[in-house]
Amino acid sequence: MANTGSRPEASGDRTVEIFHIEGRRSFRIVWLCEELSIPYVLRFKQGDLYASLHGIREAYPLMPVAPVVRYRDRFIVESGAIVEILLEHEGGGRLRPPPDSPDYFAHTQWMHFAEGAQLARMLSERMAAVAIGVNPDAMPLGYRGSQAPSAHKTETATVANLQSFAFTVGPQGIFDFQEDHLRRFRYFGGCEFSAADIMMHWGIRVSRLMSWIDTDTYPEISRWRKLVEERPAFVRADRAATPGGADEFGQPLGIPYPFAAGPSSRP
Ligand SMILES: N[C@@H](CCC(=O)N[C@@H](CS)C(=O)NCC(=O)O)C(=O)O
Repeated sequence: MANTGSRPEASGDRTVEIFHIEGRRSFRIVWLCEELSIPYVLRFKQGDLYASLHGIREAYPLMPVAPVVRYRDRFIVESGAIVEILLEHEGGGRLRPPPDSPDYFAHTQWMHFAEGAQLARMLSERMAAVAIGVNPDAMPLGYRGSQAPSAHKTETATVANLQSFAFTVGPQGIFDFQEDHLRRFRYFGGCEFSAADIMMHWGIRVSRLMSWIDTDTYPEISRWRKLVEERPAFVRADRAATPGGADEFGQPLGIPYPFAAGPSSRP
């Protein structure tokens, strides 16, 4: 696969080889490497999501997802695990508050929340909607949502299926929870920016595409997003990870989305 990363190929044990797809979770690792000045090389085919995925399949056929990294001669998957390993080996105490810090609980919670609840629930709602053949916008907002199940747009046959989602935490509940935290803290990491902010960012950036949640309606999430996207390391990572430019969702410019994109917000 072509190496189209913006950095020259580095050498030595510390280099992280990142198997990447533009607009995908592998961005988190690029951003972390930029924050911590960890040498990295990017493996992907610019402008071709499927060729990039194919390259990952060739490199690591057992679990061909983005990100896969090769670090210290080992392949690693799971962005949260990769972040933890790099913090431990390369962080020197940065971007992770120590256990006795007041920020430790928040940092640890959001490090896990990003994949454990945020994206799992965003994705499951989207996939359920696709599976039962309804517009994702017609899915109930979930237990924490402020509205009753919105069955009005669905056919009778699917309404019963939809009701069960009304008693689970849906994407709106996820975003309400995030907003509540950011009302009290500057960052997901607490008072200071941490790796938890890197983990949480991707799901928020794609929220309108994936779950049709418009974060413009969440003032604190919008405030936080602007703050972290102004970081020089974020800007460098964005340039390296999407060399042809990215839209507001971090998706590479000029490439059609491989899935149906939603409207700007729920009704
Ligand atoms: N929990 C994993 C998720 C990895 C993942 O599913 N990545 C997506 C791209 S964002 C992917 O490779 N999808 C292709 C597939 O699922 O086959 C992580 O955080 O690394």
